[in-house]
Amino acid sequence: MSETRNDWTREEIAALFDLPFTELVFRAAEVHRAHHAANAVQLSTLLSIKTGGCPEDCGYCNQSTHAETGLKATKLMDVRAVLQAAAQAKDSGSSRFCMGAAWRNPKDRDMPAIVEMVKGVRGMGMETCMTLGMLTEKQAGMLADAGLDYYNHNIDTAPERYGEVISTRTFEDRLETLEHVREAGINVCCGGIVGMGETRADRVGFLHALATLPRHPESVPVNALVPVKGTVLGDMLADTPLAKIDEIEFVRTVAVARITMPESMVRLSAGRESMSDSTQALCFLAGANSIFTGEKLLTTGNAGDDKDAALFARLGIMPMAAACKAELEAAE
Ligand code: SAM
Ligand code: DTB
Ligand code: SF4
Repeated sequence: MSETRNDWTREEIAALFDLPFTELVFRAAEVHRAHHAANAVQLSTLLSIKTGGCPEDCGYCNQSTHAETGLKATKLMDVRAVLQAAAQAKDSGSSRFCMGAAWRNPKDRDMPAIVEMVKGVRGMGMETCMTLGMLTEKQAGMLADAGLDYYNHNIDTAPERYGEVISTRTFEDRLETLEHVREAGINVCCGGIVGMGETRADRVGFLHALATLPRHPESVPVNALVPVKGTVLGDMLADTPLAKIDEIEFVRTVAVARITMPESMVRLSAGRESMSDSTQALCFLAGANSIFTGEKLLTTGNAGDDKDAALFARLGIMPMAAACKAELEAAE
């Protein structure tokens, strides 16, 4: 079985990207099968609990006040409405509920409601995930005490490219929050975005930063940029369509994530709506084993449950909870 390593070099990662495509996907599939059930995919559902009006200037994001997208900013949702949405997600077969807020960081006055949301969703028997921006040590501790299972905080791109995408915080700020989350004992969900006009060397740098963390994130979301008009990167992509990531290169990125972080769940995240079934199938073969379900991500569209059910049926894939149940029943 391939061992889990944290000492990957950029040269090794670049060499994986350079492999002939079928060789790379074959190796990734081998690693996938050695560490995970080959045909089980975990389902997570997103809810934007506080939309828009974010002071950060992330060049990809339509929720930033620096973007001109006309998105209406909202206040933090009330706990009851969040729990209703979680119940719906559970009914649709989702096992993890991820709540996202367009904040640079949560304010201490927001924490009691956030804690109630975590407790309530957990009480329904779903895994909980939050993504609220930067956290202090104390806030991470409060979330851990509430029983939060995962915290999503992406590094988004290679360290050397970070400043080109976001200027209101640094790569080191990101690492600091990730440390607080780890120290509090919460599972880490950390990945990034491709298709932002980056080079392959940038993608190597991005995966290198993740694969050399002291512990690999338990979940690694690989997002393909959803270009939104009025954001810096959405507009750039409209002007230079060639910057859009080629689907084969996207599959390569998933495969390299799988090989370098064998035990992590690799999530095929934003951008699935505009991806063909065949490309998604290649991603599952290359080791992706988690997706976001439902009609909406945070603010933009997603493939939707009917389309996903049809895709899973075509591919013989089972949602992870159902796959575990089937395995247990077969063993009885
Ligand atoms: N404000 C918090 C933060 O930035 O950590 C949490 C929410 S933020 C929307 C979560 C992640 O969504 C970002 O780190 C980024 O990776 C992803 N994201 C945002 N806009 C996106 C887009 N247009 N396309 C793809 N991914 C996007
Ligand atoms: C992640 O890596 N992708 C999700 C989740 N973590 C929070 C968010 C994708 C957002 C896509 C743009 C939107 O819908 O607003
Ligand atoms: Fe704010 Fe998060 Fe969007 Fe950046 S990605 S602008 S921090 S909501």
